[in-house]
Amino acid sequence: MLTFPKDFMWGCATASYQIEGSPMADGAGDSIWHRFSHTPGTTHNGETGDIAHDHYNRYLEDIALMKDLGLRAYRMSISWPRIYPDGTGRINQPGLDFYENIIDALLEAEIVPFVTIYHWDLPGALQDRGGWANREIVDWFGQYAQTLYARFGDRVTNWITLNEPSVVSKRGHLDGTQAPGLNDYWAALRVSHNLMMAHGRAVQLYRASGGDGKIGITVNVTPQHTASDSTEDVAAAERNDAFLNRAYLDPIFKGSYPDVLPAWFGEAWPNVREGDLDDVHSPIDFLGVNYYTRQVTANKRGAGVVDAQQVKQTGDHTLMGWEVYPDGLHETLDWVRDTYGDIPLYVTESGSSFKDSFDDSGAINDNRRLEYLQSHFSAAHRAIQDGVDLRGYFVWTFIDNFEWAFGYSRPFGLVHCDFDTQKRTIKRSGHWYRDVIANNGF
Ligand code: IFM
Repeated sequence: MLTFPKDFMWGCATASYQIEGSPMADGAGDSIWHRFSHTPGTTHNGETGDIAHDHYNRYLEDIALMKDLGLRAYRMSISWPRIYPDGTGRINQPGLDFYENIIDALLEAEIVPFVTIYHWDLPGALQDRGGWANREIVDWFGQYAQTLYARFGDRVTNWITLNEPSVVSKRGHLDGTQAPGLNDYWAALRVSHNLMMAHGRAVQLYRASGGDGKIGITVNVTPQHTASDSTEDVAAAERNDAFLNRAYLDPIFKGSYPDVLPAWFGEAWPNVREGDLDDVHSPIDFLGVNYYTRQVTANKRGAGVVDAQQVKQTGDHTLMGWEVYPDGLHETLDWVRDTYGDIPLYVTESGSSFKDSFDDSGAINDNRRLEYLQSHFSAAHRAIQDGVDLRGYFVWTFIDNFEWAFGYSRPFGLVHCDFDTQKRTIKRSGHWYRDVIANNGF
């Protein structure tokens, strides 16, 4: 029996555009994801978040299901264009009301809300003004965050500024596989810095608001292993580590960028102004770590922007093509503590996509997903035994949803959704998770 610390926050995570549907309802503006998914050729089968699992209309049913699973916490995100249809300026009250209803229903169900302020659905109107590549976004984001603190600060005590800034930069602006779909090397590097600045601003504004809750950020950490002991491969893995992981964690915790990055990118590296890094370095209360897999990296000229190539490993992989590697979670949690200090940590996402099917009795026996969870919970437990201050674990994800460019082809949920009927069915992994929560271990 592995027992977790008392009051461990067992939860699930989701994101607004992936679950809500009705993206333009009640005065909302369009988001970059609405635009992107409606652009032919961008998503699997042209799928969009127009309906998703209709959480917009069925949130009460979903929260009842969360209560049934025994969740202690729920990580959700707020859609910026529901609050600011034009990105800045005019506030759309029905947007705030929608999230207030969700937050109140969660509290009523005794589920602690963890609110992510930005999980990728930027107002389209801001993209028209340069989006994340425009440094003015630091002010825009600050205004939006302040509005949320003012309305929900009395009830929400756990805030996450951004979800996975590296993905916003890399997928959204470098390889263009996600919204806004740009291939702009120079912009991508500026986007990274502006994201960090916006994060720092939101933290400072939260302190200034007098909020007595906690605020942090969620960073996806992918440990880098080397394909061989050669000096070249070791250097490639270090570069990739700096580019994907430390480009975000170092400025937050150390107030500096890894030296290897400006050296590598040269003139393309953004102009970091005096004082910028002090702002980014504003103290946070916790770090959210998203962990899915590791990478085994080799040096290869022209592979990505840092000459780093992934070497596929034998062994189990999920539908995303990601290696199942639970030890990487243990390693990551220990590494974060050893490198950045003993800050409270949450696993704010971890989970797996596998094909699901109903058996004759109408059940989904998703044993591979269950095993994935079990092995990763064990890895997290090992980190706790090492003294890591891990406070909670949010499974990705509550219910099958819109997996970005993969549309609905990558189910990650503990709950299955029939997208024709909107019927929800708890999978075997969900039933198992309910027992884990009830026993605070397994
Ligand atoms: O679905 C995403 C989520 O939005 C961010 N983290 C990774 C998940 C799985 O790809």
